[in-house]
Amino acid sequence: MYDFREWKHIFKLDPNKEIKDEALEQICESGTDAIMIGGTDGVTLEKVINLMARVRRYPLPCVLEISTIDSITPGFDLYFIPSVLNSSSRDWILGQHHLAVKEFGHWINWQEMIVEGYCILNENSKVAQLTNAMTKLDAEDVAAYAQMAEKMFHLPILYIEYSGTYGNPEIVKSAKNHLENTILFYGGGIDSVAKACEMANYADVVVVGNVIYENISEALKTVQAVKATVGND
Ligand code: 1GP
Repeated sequence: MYDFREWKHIFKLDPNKEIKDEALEQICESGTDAIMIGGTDGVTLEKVINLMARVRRYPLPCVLEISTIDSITPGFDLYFIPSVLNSSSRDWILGQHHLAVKEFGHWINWQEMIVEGYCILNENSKVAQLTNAMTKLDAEDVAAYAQMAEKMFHLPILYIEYSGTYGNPEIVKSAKNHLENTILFYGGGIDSVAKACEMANYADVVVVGNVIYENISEALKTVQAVKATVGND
């Protein structure tokens, strides 16, 4: 069983986006700690299985970040289950989860299930709109979510999510200052080594997504940059 608590860098691949074999090989052999498969739009079981099978050629952890009940499949090392702490709809906090456990609870290997407390902060992102996230939060608000994630709910991960835009490092720093055990993930708009390093000063794990499809050479450089930075603050 892989221990996500030791990871520093993750590449997130979107099943709804094309990636050529050569690029996938570079990503999987980059030294990143894990591949996370997840997205918001057009995630189907077929696309998830196809991408998982391609990633499985390489010896690194492969995680499914669950976005729809219909696209869950066996074969991943771990399953990350987002619960959107700042959603205004119970569906995205625990409603979908309840449906899934009611239907599939007897099949679930709970050792493989890791709940992520999501805090979504880019109001223009698809995921913010889908989940009705209350994104107008300042550092104190996010620090409170961090304390709730760790002290009230004992969540293993707090994920500060700015998908599509680069976030506010002060907010990430403030969240980190309130966490001792819960692992802090940061994702959103990492498209350069400089941004990767800046967020790696505060987050335990930096998640890199879109730049894979836009500038793969810069994406690859984030791996060593993050690994050299995380935990050195
Ligand atoms: C998305 O946090 C990830 O869930 C990464 O975001 O695609 O903006 O890098 P980007």
